[in-house]
Amino acid sequence: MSATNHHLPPLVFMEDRPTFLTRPYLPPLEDFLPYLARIWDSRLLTNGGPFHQQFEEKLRSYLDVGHVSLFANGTLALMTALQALRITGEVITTPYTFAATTHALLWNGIKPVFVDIRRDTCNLDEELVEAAITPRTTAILPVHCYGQPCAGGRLQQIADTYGLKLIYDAAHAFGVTVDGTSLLAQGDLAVLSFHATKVFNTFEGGAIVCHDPKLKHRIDYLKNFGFADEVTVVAPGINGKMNEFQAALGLLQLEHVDQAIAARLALDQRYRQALAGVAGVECLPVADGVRRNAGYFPVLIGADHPLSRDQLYDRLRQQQIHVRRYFFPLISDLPMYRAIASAAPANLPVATTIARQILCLPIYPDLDVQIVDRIIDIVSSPP
Ligand code: T4K
Repeated sequence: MSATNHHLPPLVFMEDRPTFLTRPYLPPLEDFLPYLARIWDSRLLTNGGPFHQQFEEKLRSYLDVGHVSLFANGTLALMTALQALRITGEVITTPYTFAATTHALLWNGIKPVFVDIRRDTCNLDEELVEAAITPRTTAILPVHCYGQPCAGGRLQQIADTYGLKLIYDAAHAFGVTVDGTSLLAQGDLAVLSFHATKVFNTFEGGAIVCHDPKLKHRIDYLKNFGFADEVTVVAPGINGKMNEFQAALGLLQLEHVDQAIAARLALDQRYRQALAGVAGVECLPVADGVRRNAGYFPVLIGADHPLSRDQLYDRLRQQQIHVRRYFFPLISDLPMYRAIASAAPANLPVATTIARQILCLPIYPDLDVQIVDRIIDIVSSPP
């Protein structure tokens, strides 16, 4: 008997839906069916199967980096990255990020030390890092926010001077290059997310990029409960493995990702041109030599806009445009962090201001330009 349909949720058609911040890119379903058939035939579902091996190598080559370890999601990859380098004590990080960055520290029993961000990139202000170092500091954990590169040279110099590890949360930085070199090659480790909402998705997924084959071995043991072989457990590992469904989808998605990024960049350009000069709307500057991925389209809503940021957020929602305030509230304002001394708003004036001004506008490869133009109209002269 064929599969019954009564378990399927009702279909919601695009025209009845609001415009969301993002809409995951998916390849044509018929192109994915042969991959599924292979999984059904082989019954190899996880634990480093053939698609996993193939995807890991193809991704490494696409990203042009030393080594890649695939993960079930970006958060497990972050938690494992900290374990892999045996990070303890205090870690200097940004308050302007998604909760996963800082939660990964707490899950490892590490104290986050918050340092303010730069207004131009929304990234950790490298010139404030040294003042936050204490004898307990073991690492710096910056985020390439919206895929905008951190000041990698300066951060590496500080890490080298003070003997600290440098781990990048590169969840937003898939495919970004600086002067032709992958941004992911910077630091000791870089962590990616392939969540549905990201530029490159495997439904859920993530990866750690590293440059040292011995470190890759340790990461791979750690994500598989610490098993080095059938009878040898070398560390108290976790289950962080990517499964065959995710890896197969990743392989297929790699064939489409350049096209998807190009479509995003075209919309990014359309927003930028139309919003340049609109009072109270500031786009983040584009740095020289950077191949961006246009994963997000953040704008800052200033005092000279007729509406406050939150009024504009509400106005857009009334028009069925679901924008987001990434990243508001600041992580340092969340209940589990606000008692930390460095979380005080007075220590984080730039991040505090930006969190009140930020609005991320919808951007995804098949977003209709007419909707983009409508969003531009509403933002430029709110109804
Ligand atoms: N580090 C950083 C800097 C991160 O930004 C993230 C994740 C991580 C680490 C952790 O990586 P993962 O463990 O997630 O791999 C979303 C995502 O869940 C999260 O992955 C992402 N950052 C964060 C910035 O955004 P929400 O709670 O805002 O997502 P949600 O469900 O509201 O989705 C946003 C919009 O996307 C919705 O309005 C509709 C659309 N959408 C979403 C999903 C999940 C779809 O159309 N289809 C979907 O399947 O956190």
